Amino acid sequence: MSNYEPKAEHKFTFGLWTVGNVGRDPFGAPTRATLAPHELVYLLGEVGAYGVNFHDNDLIPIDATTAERDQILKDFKKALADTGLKVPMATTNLFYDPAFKDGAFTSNDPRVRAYALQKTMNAIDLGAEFGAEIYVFWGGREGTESDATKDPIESIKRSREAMNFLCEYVQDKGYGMKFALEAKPNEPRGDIYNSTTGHMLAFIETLDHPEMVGVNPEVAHEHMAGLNFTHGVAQAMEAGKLFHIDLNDQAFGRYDQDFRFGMVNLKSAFFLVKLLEDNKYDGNRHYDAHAFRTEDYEGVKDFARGCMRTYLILKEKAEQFNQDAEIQALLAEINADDGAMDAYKGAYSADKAAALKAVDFDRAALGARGMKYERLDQLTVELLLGVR
Ligand code: GCO
Ligand code: MN
Ligand code: MN
Repeated sequence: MSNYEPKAEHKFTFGLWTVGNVGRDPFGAPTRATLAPHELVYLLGEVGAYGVNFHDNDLIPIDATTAERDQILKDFKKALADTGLKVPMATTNLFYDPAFKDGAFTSNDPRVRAYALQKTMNAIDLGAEFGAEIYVFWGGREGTESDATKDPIESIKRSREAMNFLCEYVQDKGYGMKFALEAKPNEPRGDIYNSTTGHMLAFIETLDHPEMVGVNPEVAHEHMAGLNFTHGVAQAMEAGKLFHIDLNDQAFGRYDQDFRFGMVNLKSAFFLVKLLEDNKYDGNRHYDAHAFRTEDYEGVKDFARGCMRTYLILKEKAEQFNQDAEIQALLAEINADDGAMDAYKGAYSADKAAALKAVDFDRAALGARGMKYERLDQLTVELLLGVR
């Protein structure tokens, strides 16, 4: 039994906007005081996080004077040095300011599109100053309420043009950063373009520098779309494109809830952690979530500690699953292969195709086989419930 204490090797990170969330919602005012970025770094240091990520304007307000900017950077750097926290990822806020009400890179206004590029280049510089290796793009406003307003094909082209421009900016500056694109189906727009991780993976292959670009899937976003998050992440991993991950939780069919990791769908959280750990994901485990509006900052710490602790408990459960003799025996039986089909596997050849077409399959026997999946799933549930 481990003590479930977060360590640097786990690469647990939080955004300034996550632990800094003040509990505002569309119906109610903040319930927590605003903390300065450096205060949030100390809070994260106290709970044992490895890193802190930020949007440009989480750190430097959009209208800050040069003197204010200098002071904020000084305080933030000192807090990083005092706590040892890293800044593994940075991103741009392209959604809050009214200028972005119709999108940033896909806005119908060319001035807004150009401003979005300028703001992102400045934000990339800021991220580079702190050593961020991953740069996230979440296009919260890149969408529509009505498709009368924007051409969806033009929007794809505008998104591509922006990504190509920014990839070359990073290369030009020699930053060595990689981009991670984050999909979300809706909220704040009625519909957001490239709405799932799968859409993003397809879009990336159309870019000029696809090797620089991967995805940043988020649990809540795929669950909002009613999808199996683990499958989306698996597809990204298999394609070598899982550059970052946003962990949180979300009841299906609800508004964007950003709950503590593992709070709602424990079983899906388990299969996700198992996938990441079994396949040795070595990127950041970033929590893009926030504490309930009912909490004070002690509750925010409970929230942050809970996110990491649940991950580590599920990691231990995944190891237990991999070592459980009964579960492993069932899996071996389920996946048994007597080699009888070896001649028909692998790459195509005309001879192989002809031979396969001549095989006489016993369809009734194939359909009659009991798969033992009920037993396997029940064992998994019992393992998760702690009775194995
Ligand atoms: C959301 C998104 C954001 C992004 C963040 C980083 O639903 O609001 O998940 O939190 O992850 O902007 O780019
Ligand atoms: Mn989100
Ligand atoms: Mn996110």
